[in-house]
Order: sequence, then C-alpha cells, then structure tokens
Amino acid sequence: MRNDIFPEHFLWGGAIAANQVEGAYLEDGKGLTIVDLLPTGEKRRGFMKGNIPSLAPLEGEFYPAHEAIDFYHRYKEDIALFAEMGFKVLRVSIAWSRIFPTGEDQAPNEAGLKFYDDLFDELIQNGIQPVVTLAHFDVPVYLIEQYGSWRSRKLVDLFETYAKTVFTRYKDKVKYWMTFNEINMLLHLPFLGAGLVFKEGENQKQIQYQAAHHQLVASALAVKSCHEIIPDAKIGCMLAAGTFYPYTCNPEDVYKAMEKDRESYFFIDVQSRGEYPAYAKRFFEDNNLEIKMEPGDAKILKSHTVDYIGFSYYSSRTTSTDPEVIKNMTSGNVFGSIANPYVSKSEWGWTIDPKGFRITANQLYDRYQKPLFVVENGLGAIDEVTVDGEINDDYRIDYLKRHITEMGQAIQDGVKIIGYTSWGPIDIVSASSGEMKKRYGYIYVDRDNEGNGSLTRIKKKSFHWYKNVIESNGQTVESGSLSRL
Ligand code: BGP
Repeated sequence: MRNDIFPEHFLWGGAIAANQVEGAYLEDGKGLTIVDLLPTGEKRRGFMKGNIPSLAPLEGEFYPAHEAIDFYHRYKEDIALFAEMGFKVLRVSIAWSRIFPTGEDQAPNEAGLKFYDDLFDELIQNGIQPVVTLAHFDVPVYLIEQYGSWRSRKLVDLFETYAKTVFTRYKDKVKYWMTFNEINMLLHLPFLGAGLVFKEGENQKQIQYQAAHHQLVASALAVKSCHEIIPDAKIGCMLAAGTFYPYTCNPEDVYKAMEKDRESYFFIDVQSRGEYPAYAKRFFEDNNLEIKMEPGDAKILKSHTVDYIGFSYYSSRTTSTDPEVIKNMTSGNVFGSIANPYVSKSEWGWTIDPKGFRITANQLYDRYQKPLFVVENGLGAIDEVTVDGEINDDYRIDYLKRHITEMGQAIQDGVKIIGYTSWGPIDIVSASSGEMKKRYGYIYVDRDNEGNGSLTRIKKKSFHWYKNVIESNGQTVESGSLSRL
C-alpha cells in the first residue's frame, strides 16, 4: 500500500464509551443509567429490547457495568498506554447521569463535571484530542421512570440543557462531538438504545418512531448549541452502518435490501439532509404510524444539520425474500443477517467482510457528501494468555489490517474520511452480551465474565502492530516482519 494515502492529519485512535468502561456506577453522585440495569446472561437480550421487569437492579444478578474495567479510577494508566500507541484521538462518551443524576436536577453535579475535566486534561497533556459522544446508550433511569424516556417530548428540553452544560464547560477542550451513538439502535434494541420500556399490547413501532422524532429534534438542537457555543467545533451523527446485500439478483431481494438500508439511513437522512426522506411518508402510512411534530420542528431539523457522518462498521448484512433462505440466519448480530457464503464469521457469528467496509463508506459518501469519521470497527474475540503472559492476537491484527486496507481503498475512491477509531482499544464490557471474554482490545484487562480478576492491563501483540500503523500513517507495517500490506 502506498504511504501517502491517509491525509497528513488523519485522526487515528480508539473508541470507548462511559457505560462500558467507567464502572463507579454510583460514585460522586452519579445516578443510575440504562446499562446499570442490564445483567449478564440470558435475561439481557429481552431487557435490551424493552421487556424489563424492574427499573432497579435485581437481587442475585451480576451487572458488569457497575464496575466495568474501573476506567473511572484507572484512566491515567490507560491514557498513558494509548499515548504510547501514538493515538491522536480518543473517542469517549459522557455519562449523562454523572452530570445530571436524575436528568432534571436544578444544577449540574460538580463532581461529575470535574471528572470529565480531569479526563480531558489528561488526554490533552498526552497529545490526544477527545472526541465526545453526548449519549452512548445512556439515559438517566429517573427519566425512564418519570416520563417513559424518549417517548416523551420532555426529554428534548432536558437533553438540550445537558448538551448546553457540557458544551459550555468543555468548549476549550473538546472540538469533535457526536450526538447519539448508533441512533438506529433504537429500532433494534430500544431499551439499550433509547431507554424504552414496553407494556403488553402497546404499539411498539409507533412508540419507537415517536421517540426517534424526539431524538432527531434533540440532535438538531444539540448541533445548534454546539455551533453557537463552540464555533470552531465539529459535531456529527453516528450510525450503526453496514450495507445490506440482496441474497440473489431477484428484484424482490434487491428491493428488500434497499428497504433494509433505508431503515437505518432514515435517521441520517434527517440529521444530514435536514428533513424526513420522501420514502418516510409511505412507510408511516403503510404502518399506520402518526408522528406528532411541533410546528417549529421542521425548521429546527432543516437549519441544524450535522458537520460529519460518524459510523460504526463491523459487518455487512444480507437479506432475502425467500422463506427457505431466511432460515439460515447468523447469530449474534442484532441487525439480523442471512449467512453470506462468500465471507467468514467471528466467534460470535458476526460477518467478517472488509470489502463491505469500502462499499459502505462509498455509499455513505455518495449519499451525504459530507466527511465520514469511522468511529468504531474491530473484532470481538476470545484471547488466551500464554504461560509467558503474552497475548498473540494475530486474528485481530488480520481483521484490522484487512479493514484498514479497504478504508485506504475507499479514500482512493475519493471518499473523504477524517479519522479511524477502532472499537475498544482496551478490553471492555460487551454491549450486546455483557461479557468480558468478547475482547476487542490492544490492551488485555484481567477480568472475566463473572467479575473476577485483578484488572491488570497487559499489552497484546496487536498493541505493537497498531502503534506501527499510526506511526507510519497507515502504511501498516506488520509487527516483526516489516512486510507491507
Ligand atoms: C456497537 C456499540 C458499542 C460496542 C460495539 C461492539 O453497537 O456502539 O457500544 O459495544 O457495538 O458490540 P459488542 O460490545 O456487543 O460486541
């Protein structure tokens, strides 16, 4: 690969989220948030979908987010390791319930604000720019109890207050922001994505799209405040991306793949183009959905579109209209995909498709013509520590190398990509399964699924490899051998 493909100031780094790393779940005044109610084990999936029996942690269950990897107390050690790898940026999220423990407190919680001041200072002192998501699977539980979370318009105002508070406080420290992480997750795991809990017999789709409207307005208002308070900042949206392929060239399959893509693009169409897409009207009619909008909403959406498109890419997806073919789904991917015979799968059943990354990036750029920021990509895998204390994660290096190569191809295709933050540069709690053994990191964390372990950090083989990638600006020297991609 040529060594001049990635722009000079390309933002290499990693991405983590408060809810999966911080722990300290009730420390310094923090209120409960979504993941504090998600145990490991079989119940987790139902809870994430909004079938949750109680808005308090249950006796006898293990909640991995409560301690997570204790980033709250160990962030200095972790940042030193990120700096050693040469990170230019670290994507983090702010826990809303550290700043406003109930979500509607009169004044923000100073201890929570101070934590992020210290975190951002530490990053900046280490030469790492923070990239901050306002809401990564995060709503204060009190707002879920009081208002039913994003089903209520009330959340729009409360979110605006929260956003303005953090923009004002961190305006000199943070220049890259994002509004809602994987905003389209609201359709697939509505409790995880948006704090939605359903009662028997409710029309879930109606509630989801009304909540989506509220989030879209809140997102536009956050863009507005960000531009007013920090004129030199950039603020983006964030999509769980991954193009749908038709299983065959049967036009029925091709049409279905287009519809499946639109399910996700719907959100970004609003956030980036500033209005509901043409196809939404028919979709709402066909599904008997009535979205309540306030008179000023259309103007808010139109006037405050995002500066860039942030997205995660793990897998492409495949769909079909043939009932026989549909039986062969892959497990593990919340988006539901038919097993694609041309590509491999991870240990969790997630499709591994580097070329799909190039395809997805091209499609997003064609559609929105705004800079893209790859804010998640990576392989969740089981790592073994050898008797010498080493972790030889060649499979992870292979995955990342192939994906970074395709990202380079996309850039050569003309796609403007401003940065790449791989997911979980240090092992963290898995969002979908709550497991620790599903590891993404360059840095191993000694902790297991049950919460045992010393939390010691160990560099994996991929640590040295990724350091080389950044040092060579994507020339991607393979660790040890000096052979190029
Ligand atoms: C995305 C989320 C992340 C992250 C990642 C990997 O959906 O934005 O929070 O966890 O996927 O998923 P998992 O942790 O389930 O392997």
